Amino acid sequence: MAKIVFVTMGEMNMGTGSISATLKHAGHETALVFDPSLFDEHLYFSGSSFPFNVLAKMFSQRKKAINKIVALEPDIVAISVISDTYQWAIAIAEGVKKRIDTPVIFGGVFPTNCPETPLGTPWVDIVCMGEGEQPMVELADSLDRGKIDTSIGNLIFKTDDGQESGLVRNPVRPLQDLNELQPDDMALFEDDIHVGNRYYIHASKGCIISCSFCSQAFYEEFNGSRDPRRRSPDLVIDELLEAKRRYDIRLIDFEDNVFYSNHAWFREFAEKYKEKINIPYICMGHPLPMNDEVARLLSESGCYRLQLGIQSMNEENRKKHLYRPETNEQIRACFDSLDKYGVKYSCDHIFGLPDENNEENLYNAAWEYSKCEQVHKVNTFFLTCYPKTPMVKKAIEWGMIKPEDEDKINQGHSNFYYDYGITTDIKLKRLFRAYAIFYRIMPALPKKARFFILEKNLVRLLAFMPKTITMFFIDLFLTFRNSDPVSQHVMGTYLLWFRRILFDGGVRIRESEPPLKTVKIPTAKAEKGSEETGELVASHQVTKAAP
Ligand code: B12
Ligand code: SF4
Repeated sequence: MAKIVFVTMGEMNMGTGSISATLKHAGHETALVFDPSLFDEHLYFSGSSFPFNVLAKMFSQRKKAINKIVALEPDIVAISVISDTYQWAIAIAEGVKKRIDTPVIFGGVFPTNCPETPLGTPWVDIVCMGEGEQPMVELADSLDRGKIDTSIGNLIFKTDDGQESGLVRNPVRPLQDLNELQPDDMALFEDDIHVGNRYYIHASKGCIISCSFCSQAFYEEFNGSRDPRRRSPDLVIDELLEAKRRYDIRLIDFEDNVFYSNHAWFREFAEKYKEKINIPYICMGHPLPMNDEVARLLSESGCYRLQLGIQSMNEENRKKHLYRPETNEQIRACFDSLDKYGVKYSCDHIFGLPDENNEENLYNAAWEYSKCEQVHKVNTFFLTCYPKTPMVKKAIEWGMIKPEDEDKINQGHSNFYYDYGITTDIKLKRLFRAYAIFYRIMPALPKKARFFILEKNLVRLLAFMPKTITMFFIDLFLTFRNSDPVSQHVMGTYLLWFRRILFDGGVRIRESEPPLKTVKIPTAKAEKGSEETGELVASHQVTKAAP
């Protein structure tokens, strides 16, 4: 029985949860060292600017986390990594490797995008490309037999057996049937976050489209498809019933990219969910598969808030630069359906897109969002180029980043422009600041006030406010005003860790606990969608927009 120590930061990590469940099911032992990375968890704070950089240092648990990993005497140290967490992950790996000679394996989005980056350091021995459940079991099995098997599919190993590259690269495996996986091992996280305050789960993988800025664009090529896999409604309900028995669940978070994209699935699921689970949930969506029926089902089944990716209100730019095929009319129809059935929604919007660096676009988008009834929040992001996405090349073409920046991005420095994305122009930053603050406060204002502020051009006054601190206080206000369970969950994690760091010795170890009861695996295969889109989209034809 091999002992695998996972290290995660900031929040629940579903990749880790899934692999740990599979390892336990195969008879191996797993433990978790959780680094809260307060004020630098890349979820709410990035720790890149004052005062959060100072606070992040003050509350840092990194050294303690490394000590705990070493004390556990692991057979393997396993870390799940995205671009934003790569610098943290490599620092942990370095701290561990300088103390013990244990194999360190990285997996997740970033190592799959750029395996050479971690393997180019002395601190990482193995990288997993793509799905890690079976490869980790085979790796642990081989350790039990006394020698690491370097022929395991999906894994790349460092080698000293004379290969010119110094690496052994194994073929990528076919994608797994989601219905055959164990439920995520939430027990692993129980001690470090309030699992029941936001119970993460997913019912499907893949997406109906492939946006230029999203890692889905990389995965479409990597997997050779948009990956239309979905778990059966009964399996998801069974997992949630078991979770309900174990935790006092306040909110369920479906992390599917477009939760309702398969209408037949969603119809069956929504009915069973209401009957058997009946707990408020959040999920993510896209305007294309929305219609009145979906909005009604969301409302009836208890959707607390739908997170919608809108990104730009300029139809031409959306198609040309983001590869998003939806029309403005379809977006408006989506808002109308949600407003009609009283479903709250938040909209994700990206600043700093090409051809959008002017007030007209910011104003027009603000005007459109202001028309919405049920909009709860407009989350503004600044364009970030993630590795191996089409956006990197485009941003170079448009002169938004320099060609040499691509190398920095592939080295895991994509957040070197975190605060304002890749925008450097001072005047533009001021404008973005004003509109970012307006977008955030707008849902709390009566409709008349929204339009008054826009018409009288009062938004510009907001440019004189400090962005991070102002947004922080607006969010705090909205958290209480809306009794927002998502923000309350983040606050809960912070309170738990303030207490633990100040009075209780900081980082702890979570050793093998039984995971959720194993779900019976049905004989039916994963539900399949249409070949073209990967999903059944009843009301609209989805095609990839021309670049
Ligand atoms: C769920 C989710 C979250 C959740 C949970 C995060 C988590 N790490 O689990 C929350 C809401 C907290 C979140 C936050 C953020 N997220 Co997020 N998130 C996702 C989402 C929708 C699904 C990921 C997931 O859990 N899938 C299910 C699991 C089972 O699959 P998986 O992660 O791919 O893991 C498999 C393999 O990768 C591999 N694997 C993973 N880890 C490991 C480790 C080892 C050792 C091995 C061997 C294998 C392995 O095996 C796993 C099982 O098959 C993805 C988009 C997507 N569809 O992938 C974005 C995504 C991962 N997020 C992203 C981003 C940018 C963020 C944020 C920075 C955004 C923000 N500022 O709010 C933060 C970062 C927070 C943090 N500290 O991690 C980006 C990352 C881009 C990139 N190239 O790095 C993605 C890809 C979306 C995108 N825009 O393209 N996110
Ligand atoms: S709709 Fe969302 S998940 Fe799908 S490709 Fe676009 S950004 Fe990514």
